[in-house]
Amino acid sequence: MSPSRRTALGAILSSALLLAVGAPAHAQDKQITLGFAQVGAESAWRTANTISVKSAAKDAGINLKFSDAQQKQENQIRAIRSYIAQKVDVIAFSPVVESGWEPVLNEAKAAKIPVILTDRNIDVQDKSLYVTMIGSDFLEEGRRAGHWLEDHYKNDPGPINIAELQGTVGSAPANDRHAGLMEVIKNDPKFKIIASQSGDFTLAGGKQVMEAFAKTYGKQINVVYAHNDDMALGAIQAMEEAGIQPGKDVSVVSFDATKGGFEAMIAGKINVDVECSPLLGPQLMAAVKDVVAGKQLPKRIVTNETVFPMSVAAQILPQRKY
Ligand code: GYE
Repeated sequence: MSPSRRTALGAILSSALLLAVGAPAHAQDKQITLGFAQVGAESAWRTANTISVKSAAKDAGINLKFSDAQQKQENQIRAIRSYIAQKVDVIAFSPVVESGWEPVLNEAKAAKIPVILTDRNIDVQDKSLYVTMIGSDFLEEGRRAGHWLEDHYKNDPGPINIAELQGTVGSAPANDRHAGLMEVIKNDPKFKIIASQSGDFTLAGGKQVMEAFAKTYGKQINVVYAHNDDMALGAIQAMEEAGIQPGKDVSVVSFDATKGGFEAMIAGKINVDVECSPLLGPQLMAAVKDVVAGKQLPKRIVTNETVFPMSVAAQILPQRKY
């Protein structure tokens, strides 16, 4: 055999060897496919959440199938069914509403596809229908807002009339931000919710509901309790058009603490913003990998959050990531 043929043969042999050695490692590292059923694109929070999920999947080398349910449960159920049919490795979703998930989650269970909940919780008896729930404690957020109100009005005998702009009807954040507030104010008769309606977490929804509130209750309203920044921003527009000064005539309490919320605080129009982080992507991808690797996960992973009063907004805004 000529020396050159010997080298060529050697090269073939060594690459064959490499392939053989590399093969089992590759089989283990098979790319994970994750089906993610998002709520929609209703708010700045949601936009930041979608970006976080997509970029974290990319960083983690996870193949992401993404769908947007346009805030409709039926669309989300359809998306989950299609992920089951496609035999993805893991399904994750942020449930639009709390109830009605048993049938589709039982289908996922029968197909042996683990399900991870992110952002919003569900109301099911059988907790084995999902592996873990990653997201904020909305009840605690509501309590935090309630405590801010108690403190803010501690020297005011009242009555303090609250107009509430609720999030999507039946959603965990709407249910719990309401319940958390009620828990704090229920024993203090000076606080009274005089009006409560859903603005579906959108700016347009918040504006429309606030226009009606301003017409009916006008100057009787002392507090606007908006379940997210987008609705608070819509309500601010409606108040200004009705000749009410948000942040001065009326205290505006909001949730999420987005950049838009911070800018409104700096402008003196939102008095307090209770933080709710949408940056759940990295935690979700870590959980997906753990589930596929057969590791045990805690049933609940709670996001770390705080409260920002108007007075700190200018100083904090540069550090905000959403
Ligand atoms: O507060 C709101 C969004 O589920 C925490 O949904 C989320 C909420 C968030 O539309 O802005």
